[in-house]
Amino acid sequence: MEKQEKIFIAGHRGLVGSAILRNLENQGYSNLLYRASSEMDLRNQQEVLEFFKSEEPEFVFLAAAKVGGIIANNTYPADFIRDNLMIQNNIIDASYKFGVKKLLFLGSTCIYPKFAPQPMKEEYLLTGELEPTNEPYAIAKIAGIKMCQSYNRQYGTKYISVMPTNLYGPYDNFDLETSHVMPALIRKFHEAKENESSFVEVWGTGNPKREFLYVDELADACVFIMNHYEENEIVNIGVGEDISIGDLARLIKDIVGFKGAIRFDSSKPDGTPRKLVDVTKLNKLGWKAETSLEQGIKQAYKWFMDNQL
Ligand code: GFB
Repeated sequence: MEKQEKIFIAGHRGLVGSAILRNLENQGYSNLLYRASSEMDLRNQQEVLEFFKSEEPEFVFLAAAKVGGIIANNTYPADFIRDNLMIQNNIIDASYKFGVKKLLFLGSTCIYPKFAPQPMKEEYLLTGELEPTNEPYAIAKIAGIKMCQSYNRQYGTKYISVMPTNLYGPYDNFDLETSHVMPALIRKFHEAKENESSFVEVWGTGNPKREFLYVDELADACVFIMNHYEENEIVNIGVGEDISIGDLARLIKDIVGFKGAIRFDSSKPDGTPRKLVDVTKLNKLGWKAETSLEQGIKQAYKWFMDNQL
């Protein structure tokens, strides 16, 4: 990507899109294109086609998606599969119709089988059954990967798909019902400290393990990959280390400074037991994560206090 080329960031107000926008601005990219959802509904094919026709973006970061934590995925499966299929179909096809040079599609590590060997290599895609709590979302993301690869094969496009691990950071969703575990626990421990509560409730058994990547690092990896990779195969983006939900809760508790107890609510689902990605391919390409989990949580907590209270 040249600094003056026209780059469309779909989903620029979300966790991922806003981080990609920050990264591109910081690196001096000057021709950045984005639209609020009130200006363009990405689920509407006509609106998307008209936008691509009039703006003719040269590069596209497809970071727009309907996302949520384990309960949101489990409660609104129709919304997750429909909205994601519509958004990605419209943008990928419009990119082809209006000659986009390169597109980067954001997938998710929930595309891998529930019981995939750990760490999960890119070639494990479609080798086993998916985790039921997020199967509709994962199927939409798998369709996006296959759509990119099929367009590359049939039309000679350059559409890349990356699979980020669990993300957190500025502009995350801190709503306790629909959020992912990291923002939920930051909010729960902070509010418990403020209210001098005796305990904080953590969903599930605390045994599942997850890998967490600070979203500004993800954005950096995405821009790096856009500039240095154009193969058909997907690329994992992660840190290569994971932590149990129980240990994560204890770490956040310490960072926030909550003095009470932690209670596990095993009536809530655990989801997939472990989800650690193999980052060998990404490291070989020349990119490696640097922010430690503790440092990232401190930054996310600061952002929450500055912006969400
Ligand atoms: O982050 P999370 O909602 O999503 O949950 P997944 C991760 C783990 O944290 C689960 C536990 O075992 C939860 O039960 N957990 C503990 C909590 N306390 C809480 C809490 O207060 N809120 C939440 N949300 N979880 C999602 C998928 O899976 O991850 C999506 O549903 C997507 O499709 C996303 O892939 C990255 O990691 O289980």
